[in-house]
Amino acid sequence: MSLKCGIVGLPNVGKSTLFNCLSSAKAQAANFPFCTIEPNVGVITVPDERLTRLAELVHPGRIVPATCEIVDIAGLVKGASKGEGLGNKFLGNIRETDAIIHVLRCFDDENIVHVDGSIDPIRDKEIIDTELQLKDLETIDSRLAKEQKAAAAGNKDAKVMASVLTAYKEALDKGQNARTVNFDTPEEEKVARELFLLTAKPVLYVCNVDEASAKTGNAYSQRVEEAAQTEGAETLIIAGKTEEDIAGLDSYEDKQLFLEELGLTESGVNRLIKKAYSLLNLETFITAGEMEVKAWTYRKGWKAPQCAGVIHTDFEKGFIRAEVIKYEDYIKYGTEAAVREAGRLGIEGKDYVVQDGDIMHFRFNV
Ligand SMILES: Nc1nc2c(ncn2[C@@H]2O[C@H](COP(=O)(O)OP(=O)(O)O)[C@@H](O)[C@H]2O)c(=O)[nH]1
Ligand SMILES: [Mg+2]
Repeated sequence: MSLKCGIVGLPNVGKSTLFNCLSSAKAQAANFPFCTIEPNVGVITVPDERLTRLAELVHPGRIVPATCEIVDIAGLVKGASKGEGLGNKFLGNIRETDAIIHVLRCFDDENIVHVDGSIDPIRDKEIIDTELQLKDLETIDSRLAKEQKAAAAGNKDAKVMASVLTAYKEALDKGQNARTVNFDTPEEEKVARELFLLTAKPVLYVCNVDEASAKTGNAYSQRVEEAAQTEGAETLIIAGKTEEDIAGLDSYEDKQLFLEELGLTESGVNRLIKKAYSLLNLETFITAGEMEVKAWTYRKGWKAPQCAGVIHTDFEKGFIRAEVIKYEDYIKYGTEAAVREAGRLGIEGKDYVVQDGDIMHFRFNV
């Protein structure tokens, strides 16, 4: 289960700058590679200090972190839903992502042209939102009449679908994003998910600020935060240009020093990936053995057999039990044997809800 995030925003707001930060983050730790699949698609590893610390104890052949695919989606402008700019192709790119990273320009710079002539992140956000909403309305309108007709003829599934489509349409007609709509029943939620609406995807607003505002943000980013709050969305402040400079530094120490000067403890890239994980309710369990220490991604709330299935479907089908070590215990006692001796190795059944950072060993038969 690899996470896929798309970076969207108007031209010249700093999307590619952010993408470049991500792509040079590879230098941050030698074992954490980034590779570019296409010029605008990259895979970054999810930063997780726990893997490094466990590896110091286990000395595995390799460390395998979780990965996240990032797509720099350019070409979204006013009228994109009608095919303006690079239009539909890019809306298609967005449809394939799990989460949207919406970059908003929150910096002044006369040398960098703004397509609409002034700096106004709220207006910018609405331009992009509107294009995505129009596309969603198109998706809805192409189905609504048909589903309503089938519902009237007594088809139960069509009835659920028609009510979901209608609820979405009402919100979108008011200029609201689909993600603001809540459904009452699991059936509706399921159908809603299957529509893959663009504005139903979780979003993270990234305020791209000037260097001086890297820590606390500025008046622009404050407005974005207020707007995001009203729709229950998250924001992140990143000084894109500065982070790009930092990413270009050679040593880890130099990078930390630069970050500290800005009043930050962690790079924007790290904060971004972590936010994306929590946005999507994703957590990490770990397997630790001689061959590898590896991070696995699962959705918060999943039980042991489901998590076993992330590794292999046979693990889920033949699940017997899970042996669970808490990360802190592994660090404290140093080896699996010592943890066992201390009576801290948990033997868990099929109802165990896996917790972030759990070191799992699944027992199964096939
Ligand atoms: N002053 C300043 N310039 C920035 C910042 N972020 C990006 N830029 C510059 O703005 C221009 C457009 O950035 P780019 O990332 O290519 O925008 P994109 O069109 O959204 O991909 C480039 O010249 C960047 O160097 C920033 O935080 N501050
Ligand atoms: Mg670009």
